[in-house]
Amino acid sequence: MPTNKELSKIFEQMAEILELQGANPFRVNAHAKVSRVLKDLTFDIATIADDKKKLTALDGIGDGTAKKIMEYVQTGKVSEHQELLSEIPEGLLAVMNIPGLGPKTVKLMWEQAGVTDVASLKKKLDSGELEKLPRMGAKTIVNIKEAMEFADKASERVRLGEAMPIAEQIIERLKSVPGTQQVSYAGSLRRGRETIGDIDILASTTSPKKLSDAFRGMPGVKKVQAAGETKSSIRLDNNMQVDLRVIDDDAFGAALMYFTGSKQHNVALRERAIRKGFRLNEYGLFPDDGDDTPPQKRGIRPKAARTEASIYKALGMHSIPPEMREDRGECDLKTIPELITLDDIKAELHAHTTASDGKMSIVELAEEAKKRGFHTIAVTDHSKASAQANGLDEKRLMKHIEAIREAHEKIKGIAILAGSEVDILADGHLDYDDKTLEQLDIVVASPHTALKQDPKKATERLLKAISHPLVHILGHPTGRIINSREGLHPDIEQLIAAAVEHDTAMEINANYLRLDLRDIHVKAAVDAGAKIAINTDAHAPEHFDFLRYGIMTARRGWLTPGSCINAWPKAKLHAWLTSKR
Ligand code: DGT
Ligand code: CA
Ligand code: CA
Ligand code: ZN
Repeated sequence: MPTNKELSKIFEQMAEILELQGANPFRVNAHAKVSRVLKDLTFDIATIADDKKKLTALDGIGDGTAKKIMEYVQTGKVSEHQELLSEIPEGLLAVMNIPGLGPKTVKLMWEQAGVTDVASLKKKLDSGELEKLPRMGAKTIVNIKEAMEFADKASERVRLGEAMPIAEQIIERLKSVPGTQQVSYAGSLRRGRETIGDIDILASTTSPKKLSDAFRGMPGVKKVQAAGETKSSIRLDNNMQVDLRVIDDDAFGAALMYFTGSKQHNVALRERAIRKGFRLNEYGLFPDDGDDTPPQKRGIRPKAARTEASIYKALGMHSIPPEMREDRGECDLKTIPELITLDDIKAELHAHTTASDGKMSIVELAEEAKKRGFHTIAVTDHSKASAQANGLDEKRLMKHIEAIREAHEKIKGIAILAGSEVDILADGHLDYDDKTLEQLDIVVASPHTALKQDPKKATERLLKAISHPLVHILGHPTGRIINSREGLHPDIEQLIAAAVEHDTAMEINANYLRLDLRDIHVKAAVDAGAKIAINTDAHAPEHFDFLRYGIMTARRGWLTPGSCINAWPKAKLHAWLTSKR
């Protein structure tokens, strides 16, 4: 949805410029909020742009913003945006976008050293001119240089499934250091975002020096970027940045809450704290006594700090799971949904064997699923259009079905279903005819080719598959590969409505390269009452471990086990599968 994306960018830029100009923080935040709301929207804003009531019904959008949206849809521009752009040098936004460079520093460099773009920044850094500025210490200069050095590399965020194992290894190592009390990862990793900017780790210890030394001395550390008493920052060989913060054990919860974020969730919490006569910071929740010196520096005891739960409680709230902390309405909920967990999953409904491009035999696949405590495994190899994946033609499929039925008889303790991951061809037709599909216990229909189709065609194509009476699950609906392939941009709202109507489940493909449906699409599907499947698409035994990333994505979409077919008891799941036969 290009309108949403472009408008979101416009509001983001307005927020940045306003911040640069030192505008009222509320005004800055309001623009940033609109940008996020637009980015998260699952339908095209242009479709309601002529209806002010509908626009202002959206979270964060008031009368003024509605006008700007209408203006954009009618003219392709927002005049406020144009005006703001004209007030700063063109290249300054790029300077602001260098990670680690805040608006205050950029403002200073612009006003006092004439930095107007990245090129002039580089020049003035090299000539030593910047160092002569008042308030520009040697440390700041080093920070700017490093920020520039890594700006290019840091632009690629790392996928969740790549960052998680690294973080867990680091945590294991830190736990083994004598004196360590608590260690946890925080930030976007704990919230389960699909990509991670940097890894944030928090630890409490009785020997801070030992812990920091151990952290900076780990194998795989390419560069130590900061080595303070309470904060260390390193760059790993693979270019990931990891921050360690050593904190007081008594205030672990407060720090964990602060550094888990998101920033926007924190803003919402702080506003709530103020309304209740408190002050919330990374050291705890304190009574607000009107004194500007931070309470922890005056020896004031916090009302809550030890655990996140105690702080939420003191704020009069339920504890909010990290995956929900995105300021998407979670703070105003009367009850928090009982989100799905890894233990709830009892079936894998999308997996491959050596018959197509998998590494496991049918029996090996079934044994692996049994080991994971599942009651059902579906064998869903590729169909003939996926020739590069050795997809099965009808003749091979019939033989395969026979072999699956045999394995099902032979292996006790798990139901082995005969299925297929049938290709959805570019025009929406399926790669097998109905007579073939009827013989299968389960059909996952997925797009694999023509993934650059225009949105309208993509929508029609996927709608056809969803409404097909023999299809159970729409597999990885957009076909995207994170950081590498955009995939389709169908009208997700329409797909979800059709999925509800035709009782077809939408898949969250748990492979961390895909995570498709993505979080906001899951939330839209959950809101609409659609059924969700969480599948690993396993091609090898270790791929079953991807499930956790699918679960985090599901939780980011507020999914409960009742709506997830993989969490259903065996009888219920099988009855539903049979209802489509
Ligand atoms: P990332 O690393 O880009 O994937 O995203 P995060 O969410 O991990 O962000 P990061 O690493 O910059 O900071 C970690 C958390 O620390 C963030 O989620 C919330 C908190 N935090 C950082 N900077 C600020 C800030 O300026 N204000 C507030 N309220 N919280 C902040
Ligand atoms: Ca982070
Ligand atoms: Ca960080
Ligand atoms: Zn597959």
